[in-house]
Amino acid sequence: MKKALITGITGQDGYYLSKLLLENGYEVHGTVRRASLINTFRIDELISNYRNGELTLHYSDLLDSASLSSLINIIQPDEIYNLAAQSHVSVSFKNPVYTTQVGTLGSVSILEAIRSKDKVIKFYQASSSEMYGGSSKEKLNESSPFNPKSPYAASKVFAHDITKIYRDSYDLFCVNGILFNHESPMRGETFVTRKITRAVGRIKMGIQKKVTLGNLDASRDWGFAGDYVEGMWMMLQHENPSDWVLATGESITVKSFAEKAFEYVDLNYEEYVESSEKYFRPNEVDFLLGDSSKAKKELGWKPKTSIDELIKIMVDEDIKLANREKVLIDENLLKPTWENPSS
Ligand code: NAP
Ligand code: G4F
Repeated sequence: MKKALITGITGQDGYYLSKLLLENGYEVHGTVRRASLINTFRIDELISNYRNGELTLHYSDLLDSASLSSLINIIQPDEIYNLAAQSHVSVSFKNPVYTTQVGTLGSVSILEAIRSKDKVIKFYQASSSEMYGGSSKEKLNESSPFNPKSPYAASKVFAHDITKIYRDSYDLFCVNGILFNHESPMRGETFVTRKITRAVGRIKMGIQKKVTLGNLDASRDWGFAGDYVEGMWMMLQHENPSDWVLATGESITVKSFAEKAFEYVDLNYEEYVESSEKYFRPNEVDFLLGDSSKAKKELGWKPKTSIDELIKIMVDEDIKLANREKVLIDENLLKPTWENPSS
């Protein structure tokens, strides 16, 4: 039985990746940050389904290199997936030092632990299309230049480079997955796709009136997170370590995403979507479009879910959630707090 350690197991990708690995017979270990409230809601279903030692959670933080090193010693994993990050680009402008510390220290701490203890452990770094900066309309691949435009993206460039440096200097099996945006019903609610689909669900159920977004003209290459975690796993099964782009090869604007999501429930987005400077960024990544032909050729990976299917999956789930919220509101057990989110 293979053992995997996942940092950031409580996040969107942590859920889909741990589900995939558990279904494939892995013993999965994940790091959880201590918080005043329990923050495992995304993986609660897995915790309850895998109670016989298949899934173990450990308190840790990417800023605590001693805890990471000690976990690696105790668990002796075959594979480590470094998914943890302060992953919100807009928040990274407000918390630049913290975002940089988490984005940079985590990767080098884990790599250093692998180098000094067990060089056969395979390492996956969650790199990001944000590193490219989005100034070109060209399809971006593994050779395209980086031009980071946020503290988040700059920290990801460091982690990406240090992963390559450890691979080349110490012959470690370390890979960078340069993933373009990937979404799901597990997506954090302040990322734009989920902010839109949550609003669609609530507006359809009559418990929200409008949604206020930022730059509607930004364009992204959006895929389904469930497809992308398969690519992460495939990278660590490949014969040789390298860097791979995962993307759909299609980019649409925020406006177009909103239009499709509202249209799916027979509503006209123009009646419900507003734009405010409040959600604009100091430096915007205008356009991202990826070319994942290397991953297709070498890993046999390709996205399975179209943008229309992704929107359907997300809106359907968010209508169910809004339905449950409506029942609670009608019984005076819940107060709506979603009209003015912070990001
Ligand atoms: P996410 O939902 O925001 O999850 C981030 C995870 O990191 C959460 O488990 C979070 O814990 C954890 N975390 C945050 N700060 C931490 C710290 N100081 N120490 C330990 N854990 C910490 O992000 P995601 O969408 O799953 O993305 C996974 C990774 O891929 C991230 O590194 C992200 O930057 C990268 N990425 C994502 C995309 C995308 O489109 N989703 C694209 C490219 C790259 P809490 O639950 O306690 O907050
Ligand atoms: O959903 P977003 O916040 O995602 P963003 O900035 O592209 O970052 C995500 O994808 C990256 C991969 O490229 C990851 F590395 C990163 O961790 C994260 O998962 O914003 C997408 C676009 C931006 O251009 C933003 O300005 O949507 C625009 N936008 C318009 N209105 C908005 C809003 N973004 C947010 N979060 N909220 C809005 O109201």
